[in-house]
Amino acid sequence: MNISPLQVQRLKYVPKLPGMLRHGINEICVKEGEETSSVADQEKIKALFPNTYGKKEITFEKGVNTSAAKKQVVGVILSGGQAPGGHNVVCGLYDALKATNPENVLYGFKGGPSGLLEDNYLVFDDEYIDQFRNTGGFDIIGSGRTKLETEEQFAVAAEVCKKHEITAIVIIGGDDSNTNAAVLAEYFAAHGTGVQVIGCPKTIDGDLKNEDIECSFGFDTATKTYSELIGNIERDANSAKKYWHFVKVMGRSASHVALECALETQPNICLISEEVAEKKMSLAQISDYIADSVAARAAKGMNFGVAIIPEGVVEFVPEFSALIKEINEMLAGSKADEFNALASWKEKYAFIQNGLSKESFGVFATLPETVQQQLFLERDPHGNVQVSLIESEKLFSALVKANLEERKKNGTYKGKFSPLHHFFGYEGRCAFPSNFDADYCYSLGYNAFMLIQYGYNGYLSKISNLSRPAEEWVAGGMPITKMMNMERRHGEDKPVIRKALVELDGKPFKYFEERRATWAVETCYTYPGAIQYYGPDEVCNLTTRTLALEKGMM
Ligand code: FBP
Repeated sequence: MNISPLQVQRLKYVPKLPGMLRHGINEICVKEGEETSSVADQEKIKALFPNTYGKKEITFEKGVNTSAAKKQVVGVILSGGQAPGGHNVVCGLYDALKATNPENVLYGFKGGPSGLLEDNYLVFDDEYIDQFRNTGGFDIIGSGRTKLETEEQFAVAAEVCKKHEITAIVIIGGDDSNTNAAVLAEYFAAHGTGVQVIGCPKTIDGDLKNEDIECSFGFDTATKTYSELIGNIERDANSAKKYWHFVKVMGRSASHVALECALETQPNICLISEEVAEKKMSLAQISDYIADSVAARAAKGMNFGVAIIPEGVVEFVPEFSALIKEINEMLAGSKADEFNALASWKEKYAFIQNGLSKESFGVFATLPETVQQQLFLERDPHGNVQVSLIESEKLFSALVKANLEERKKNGTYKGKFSPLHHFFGYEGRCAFPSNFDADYCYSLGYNAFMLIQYGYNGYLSKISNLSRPAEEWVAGGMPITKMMNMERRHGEDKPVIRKALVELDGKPFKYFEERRATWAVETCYTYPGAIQYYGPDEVCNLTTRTLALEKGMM
């Protein structure tokens, strides 16, 4: 295999574990905490998870290891979108498993949860796993978005586990995947299979967090990668002074990624979807808000700027989300086939005009044709609109352009507006993990094995105190049911992990809010540069601004 000089060096990097996991496997004991209850809908969640609900939070500490010395055969699954550090979760899991007993076995189910159902796997050994240490990507076994949710699927999963004598499954995923992990754990417990299920919190979106989980892995590296690129664009904009850059960044619904990038780079504009929803902003109001900045800067001779657009924003604009809802209903059942069978866009357009309410069609008609067509792309397996495929950066620049033309007509704007468009998403999901993510992920995997060894089921691997040096991190576990509530999904009430959106009264947003009016009209750009892996601590072991602000470190 051809590998880059950086990869050669990264393969040698030794990830840092929390102090309490550094004593050697035989000196890690459990301290049990309080019994837990779900964040909401306690009675309903309890009834749905009679075997796994209400268990105690736990932390690991130095002491005599009292876990059962049985042989462990563990299966690991990478689920959903890639996030930097996934390989290190697998490496940490493997190292703890082998350090405990060289006879232990780690299976990797390929291509996401479907690998478990199809019994498609590989068995890890040192030679194979060593090529992936501290690298980005999920190519070690691949990932997928198959939803594990039906009784039939669970029965197949139980059969596959029985066939390989699997004692535990580790699911590395986001909120949906860890919801599935909890349901699978309950099924295994209810059917007396003896198979444990442990989850690990992954997603670059940063929306799997709560009072226990300080951040999901991958958020740190992905936002640093995007911020480097945005900083470079800002410097280019400030050099040439002739373009307005509209940069869409990933984050399916929450705007944590956009906010973190704004905190890192101080652009002229950053939309925050949660605020758009809270203030019920219309497309016209948003374009007015951006156009105000363009006009104010133009009046000072600055016909350039940078605007960050979170990819999920369209679903938070009330008129737009109403439109998406109507489209979903319009295409329900066999209607989708009928629509897809229409040969031309003209025929499809007439079908849409007939199917939508007057209000929604009014919104639809104002959109650029490319965006209109993107609204009809296939939904993901969870029924979500694939917002990464909607070019909202082009949508907003088109709306701003139209707005500025009106201003030109009434003499309130005399500048030049030349927009350029970028989308930063996939670029950041497989970057070499930052030292933070390399350490955090390795610790999550190592810790997941300790939870298995101590017999826990339906738990999430938890590493906290993350704004401090790794030595001070705290390792433990929490029942996944603690994070759950009931939500309406596809017309049914379902138990799901509550998604963490940007809190408008939280410190990261407040910090941004206090400064954004100045950033909108002045040029206050900051240039974070590339992730540093080697060198002084203050550039190599930086946490995100979001975490630093949340923990009162900034
Ligand atoms: P996860 O929630 O599975 O981690 O994925 C998040 C994400 O990266 C979003 O930011 C993005 O909208 C989506 O995945 C893209 O999905 P896909 O990889 O299927 O195109």
